[in-house]
Amino acid sequence: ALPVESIKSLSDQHPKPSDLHFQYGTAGFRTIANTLDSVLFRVGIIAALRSKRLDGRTIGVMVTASHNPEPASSYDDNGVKLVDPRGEMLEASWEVHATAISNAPTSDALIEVLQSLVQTAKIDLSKPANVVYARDTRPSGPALVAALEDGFKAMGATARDAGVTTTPILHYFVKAINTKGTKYSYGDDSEEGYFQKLSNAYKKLVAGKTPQPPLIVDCANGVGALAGENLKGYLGDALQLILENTSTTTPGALNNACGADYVKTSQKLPPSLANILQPGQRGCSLDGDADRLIYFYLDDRGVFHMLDGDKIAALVAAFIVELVKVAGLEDQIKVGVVQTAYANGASTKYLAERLPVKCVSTGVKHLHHAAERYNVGVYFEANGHGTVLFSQPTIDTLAEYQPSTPAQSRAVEHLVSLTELINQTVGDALSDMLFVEVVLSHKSYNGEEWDSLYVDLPNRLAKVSVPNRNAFKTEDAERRLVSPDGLQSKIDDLVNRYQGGRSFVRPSGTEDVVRVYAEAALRAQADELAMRVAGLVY
Ligand code: 16G
Ligand code: ZN
Repeated sequence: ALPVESIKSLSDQHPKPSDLHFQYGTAGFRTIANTLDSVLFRVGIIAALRSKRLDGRTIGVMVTASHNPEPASSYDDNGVKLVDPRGEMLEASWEVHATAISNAPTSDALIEVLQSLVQTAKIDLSKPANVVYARDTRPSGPALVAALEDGFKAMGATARDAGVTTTPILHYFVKAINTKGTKYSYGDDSEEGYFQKLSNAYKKLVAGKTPQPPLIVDCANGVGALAGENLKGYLGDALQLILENTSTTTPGALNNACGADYVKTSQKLPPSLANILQPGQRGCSLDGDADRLIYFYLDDRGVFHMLDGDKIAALVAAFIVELVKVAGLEDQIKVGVVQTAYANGASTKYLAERLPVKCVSTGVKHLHHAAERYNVGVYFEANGHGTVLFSQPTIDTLAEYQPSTPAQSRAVEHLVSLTELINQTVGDALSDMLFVEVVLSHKSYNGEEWDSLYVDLPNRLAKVSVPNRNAFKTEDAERRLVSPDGLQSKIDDLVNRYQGGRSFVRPSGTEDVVRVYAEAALRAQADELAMRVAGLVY
């Protein structure tokens, strides 16, 4: 039976604020840190129940607010999300359970919701509960983790503290723990295991190549600085990383005028790198939990150029397609790409000329699931979150394949090393960064040559505050509105007046706003189209 007494007494120490409604969304629970205490306690319980439901397999819990800023005030954000046993996002039906549990107004109401979940989800409470958890560097983290631990305690779960680490490393742990000792072991379930796996694969992939010039890494003053320092040690001379924005203990520094989200949204170099990045040199930015990556460089005239998730997708997808071809596995291994509506039209065109491309709704779970339908599925969001998934049959095919020429044999070895280099559980800035470096070194590309694969269409993103964003409903992977009535045809009329015009409107899943995206052949036109569509929405 449910340990009602221990849940109740601990729940009384983590009361739910009566005036707040919580929602498990695309980023888990995310809101102002000092309102999240009861949520974290309850997430501890949910994780334990989810583990019991899955026969004691280990569930992950990550405490982070990713790229959100951390102002030194009471309004700083934090968040929490659950990771399923294969290292993937929580199953959608449990997002609904998590929302219901987080909103039970009292401890008694909480017990009732939990009892009914145990019934409907057929949870065998006699099964063990295993959890692994971690947090990013936010100052609000320790108190929230303490509340989470009370939730584990209430349920008698066995919980392993992975300390302060990146979101993708936590996902890696979950998969490594759940595959330990099996034929499909994902790696040793330790940080050493993770860094060893990545750095060994990297070294194999660049063996014999001229070492790349040093890479500047903007760590967003977050946990990526700690992981980056570690990675540096494992890479040795194979790749020289110069870590910047590593002030993980300076209040308010996290994601402030630096990091992947800053670079992507402002399309600017972080001011802190102004005297560091030299013309011609490559740099990249991680976000606050190191699951997003954006590259950039300065051209000879010192002008800033950004290489976002779309450019990364173009670079790496074309590379994989080439390797598969050289290996002689074209007929057996189908490579495909998944994007969202935010992908630059020029990237979609470039990719579609080379391989199948699918567009899905925003959010990692949609991209991940669509990518699983290919033998090798590449997915990247324009914001820099993405990875590559190799299906198990494909991994088996690579292992069993008998190449007939040295070139085929090398290509197959590279593909196998890529399956080890790439964190296949979730987007991983450090793993993706090594992947990009591999391709650049194989192609002998500098930033400018990579950038010239295609030319981005000018684009503009705007956000509009509206009385009720839920009034905006979309279809066709969020590219068209079905409500409010008549709005889509007005947008169509506007779009038709702009050369190369494209625009769409969707409600944000993480902020109380509606987002407007527009692109067009010319900068001024993209800006104007975005403004006029925003005018229609308002
Ligand atoms: C979340 C999503 C991210 C998406 C973003 C969109 C995950 C893990 N993260 O951060 O993929 O791009 O939301 O935010 O799914 P929006 O709905 O506010 O535009
Ligand atoms: Zn992130």
